Amino acid sequence: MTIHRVVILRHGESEWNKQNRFTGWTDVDLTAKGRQEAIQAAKLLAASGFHFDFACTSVLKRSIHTLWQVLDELDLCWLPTQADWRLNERHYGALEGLNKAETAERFGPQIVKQWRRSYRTYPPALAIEDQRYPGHDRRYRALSASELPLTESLEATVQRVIAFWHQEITQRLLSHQRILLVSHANAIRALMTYFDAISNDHLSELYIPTGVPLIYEFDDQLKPINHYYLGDRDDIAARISKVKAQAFNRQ
Ligand code: DG2
Repeated sequence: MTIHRVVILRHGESEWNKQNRFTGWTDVDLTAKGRQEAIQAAKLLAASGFHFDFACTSVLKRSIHTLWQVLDELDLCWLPTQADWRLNERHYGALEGLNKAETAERFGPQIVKQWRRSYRTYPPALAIEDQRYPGHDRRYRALSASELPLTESLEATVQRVIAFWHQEITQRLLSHQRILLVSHANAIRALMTYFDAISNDHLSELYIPTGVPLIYEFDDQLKPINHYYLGDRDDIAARISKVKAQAFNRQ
């Protein structure tokens, strides 16, 4: 049996991760720490002998810059890459820009947890006139009205992320290409939900740390057989705890 591997990486810390703000499709930069996390991830991948034939990412610069940092560190700037909106973060609707802790204080932690972590709940929607609506952004001009979100549930995110997976990744994997996929917390949760049929209870406790390579292994039928984070166990646990504490820290 051949083992087919995909390396999945959440972008490094962004300016709004640092400020604890809902980000979604808002296009914010990495922090200096986020760039370092990307370089660190690349060093880990190199030290563990990973090689790549293709890389993909979202159309948001926190992921694109993370990918660039990784490729630069690996001396792979020539690698074929694809930026695709279907790997964007889940659209957080009218929550985008708000501080997560202040929103939990205002609306109550339960409803905020539901907006962030349930499978089917949609965060409050944007109005079409809102400047944050992606229909006003020319990078999304090829999308149909039904693809342009005013808000997204995790379920809606799963649908587009998995469409990308089937249309752009599976054939490459079956042709033995080694793939690096750089994306966002909820887009990665969407992939993991699909791969591992995670229950809703478990899903709400699934926290994805920034800048830690997540290795997924598949058999010849592309059935997932194993996954693990690369790196120091204590460091990874500390990063996951930090993500978990976000709703409570104003920062
Ligand atoms: C964060 C994560 O996404 O959202 O949109 O606020 O990965 O792009 O930083 P990312 C956002 P939560 O998982 O914190 O709800």
